[in-house]
Amino acid sequence: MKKAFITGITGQDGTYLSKLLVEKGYEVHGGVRRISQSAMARLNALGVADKVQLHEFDLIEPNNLFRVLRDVKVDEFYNLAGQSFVGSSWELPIYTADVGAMGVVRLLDTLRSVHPETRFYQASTSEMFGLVAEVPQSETTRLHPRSPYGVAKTYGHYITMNYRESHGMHASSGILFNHESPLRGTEFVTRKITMHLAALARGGDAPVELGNMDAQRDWGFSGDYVEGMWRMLQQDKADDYVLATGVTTSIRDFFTYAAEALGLNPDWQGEGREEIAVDRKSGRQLMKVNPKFYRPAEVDLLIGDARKAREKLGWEPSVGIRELAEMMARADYDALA
Ligand code: NAP
Ligand code: F7E
Repeated sequence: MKKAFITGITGQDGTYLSKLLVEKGYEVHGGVRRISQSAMARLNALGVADKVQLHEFDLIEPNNLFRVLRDVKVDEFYNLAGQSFVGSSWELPIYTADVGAMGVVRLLDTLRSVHPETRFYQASTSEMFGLVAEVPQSETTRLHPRSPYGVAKTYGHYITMNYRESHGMHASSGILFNHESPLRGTEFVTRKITMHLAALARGGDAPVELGNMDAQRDWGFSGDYVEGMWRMLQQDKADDYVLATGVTTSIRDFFTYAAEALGLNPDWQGEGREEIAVDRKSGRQLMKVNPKFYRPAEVDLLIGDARKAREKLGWEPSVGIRELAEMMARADYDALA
């Protein structure tokens, strides 16, 4: 039986990856940090909470990390932990870097000392492309991160390559474009939209307040992306791969798709800070812009070229953008029944 360790096991991707690995017959271990409430909601939702072994773990605590990695010897190590909300990274730049940058080298250097043969996956991100140097973005596109989050992840990406090249470790970096699900954190724009639209569809009257409606993202489904992570660690040679759908969608269009899935029909009025959406049937206001959600520096357009993953890993996304918006909106609507 193969063994795997997942940092960030309580997060969106950690939960989908746990389910995938349990189904593949792995013994799955995960790191959980101490918080004031139970963090098991997602693992319970996918029915894997009692099928994984959890260890008290924090990426900013070096001795804790050393003990856990030494004692839990695994074949595959997936580093998914992080302060993953870009918006908070301007307010928490040092913490974001401590987890997202220094946390990665703490892990790699500990593994190098205790179990250098362990295969390592680093959760890198399309946020590293930031002010994009080309369209679409691939493994060879020049990096220009636009947030403290993107900068921290860029260090994590390069240090992963460096441990592969310097110490011969099987360390791979997945450059993943945005991926969502009904388990997505509620502060991210897709889930924020689907939760508010579900409340509106159930008769609520509070419009959702959003920021930049023109940003475009390449959105896929988390369940597909964790399959790609696993495939990376099954390769003989470690490498870096983009995972993306190759389709980009504006925040406005995602909103429309999710609204339509719930029988709402947004009419877009005004521009910029004055933009609103009104339901054509009921006349209720569904959305208004609040500049408080604008970012100090924006990533305007992301669209990924995942040809390498398709050719070398045989990986394909299975969920398109309309299906994703509908899946999330329906799940939030059903949760309010
Ligand atoms: P998520 O839902 O925010 O989960 C993050 C996980 O990291 C949670 O389990 C969290 O624990 C844990 N964590 C945070 N700080 C930690 C620390 N100091 N020590 C140990 N664990 C800590 O994120 P996700 O969407 O699943 O993403 C997984 C990883 O992929 C993240 O590193 C993210 O930056 C990266 N990524 C995500 C996307 C995407 O679109 N989802 C795209 C590219 C890359 P708690 O439950 O206690 O908060
Ligand atoms: O923002 C715009 C916002 O917070 C998407 C993380 O998983 O993917 C994610 O980062 C876009 C941005 O995700 C609101 O300005 C408008 O342009 O959902 P988001 P993100 O920043 O793309 C990458 C790949 C990661 O690696 C990250 O970990 O939506 N936007 N209005 C808004 N965004 C939010 N959150 N809230 C709004 O009200």
